Amino acid sequence: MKRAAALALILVPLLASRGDGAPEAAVPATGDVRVSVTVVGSDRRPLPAAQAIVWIPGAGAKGNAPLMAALRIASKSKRFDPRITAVPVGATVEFPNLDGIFHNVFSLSPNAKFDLGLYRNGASRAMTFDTAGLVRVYCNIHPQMAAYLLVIDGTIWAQTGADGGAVLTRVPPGRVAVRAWDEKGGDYQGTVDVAAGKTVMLAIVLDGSTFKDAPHTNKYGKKYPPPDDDANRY
Ligand SMILES: [Cu+2]
Repeated sequence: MKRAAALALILVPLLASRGDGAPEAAVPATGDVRVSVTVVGSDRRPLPAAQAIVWIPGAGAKGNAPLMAALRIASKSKRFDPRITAVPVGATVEFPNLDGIFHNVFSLSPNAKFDLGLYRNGASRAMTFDTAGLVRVYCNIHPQMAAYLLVIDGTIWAQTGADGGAVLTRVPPGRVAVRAWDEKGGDYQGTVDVAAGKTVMLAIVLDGSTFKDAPHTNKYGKKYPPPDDDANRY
């Protein structure tokens, strides 16, 4: 609402100065989409999908510096923080190690295969993501460390809160494509009719019934060694 009010303050004097009679009401050129994401598990119970990414595909984000600022996934308390991050195509992500032990950062995902090596507390490495898609990021020492980067071709996205809700703002009017991804529910593709100056609702229900939290392999594609192995003494 604050943004709309500020826009009106700017537009009304402009319209009034055209000399064509009474000032016209300032109509925003875009609309908002209020999204709720639900995942239905194998027990058929629908639960809010927290941390899901929802976005409007299409408009490339390449070269849009403000969108790409401060993308950072820390290794902290033997976890990646945050666990799920939307990354516009062409953006660079920093991976600082904030723990007092060594960590590694790698991915075997086809659209971003990389290995940032082993590095100590206070050190950081960076990686640029040029291909849209899901990138599963792990640490070669600690199997419990997992981060999911959703590299998106778009400039409009939002991440759901604990209630599964998110708002996509400044969406162009008309029938627009919407995509979503959730760790348990997977992919969603649909459309929504957006009207300028309005907020429309979109309920997304994902099937998480076949989701399995299966262990992933290390950077060599092998099972992680047992916890008392030398590799865990770093
Ligand atoms: Cu680690």
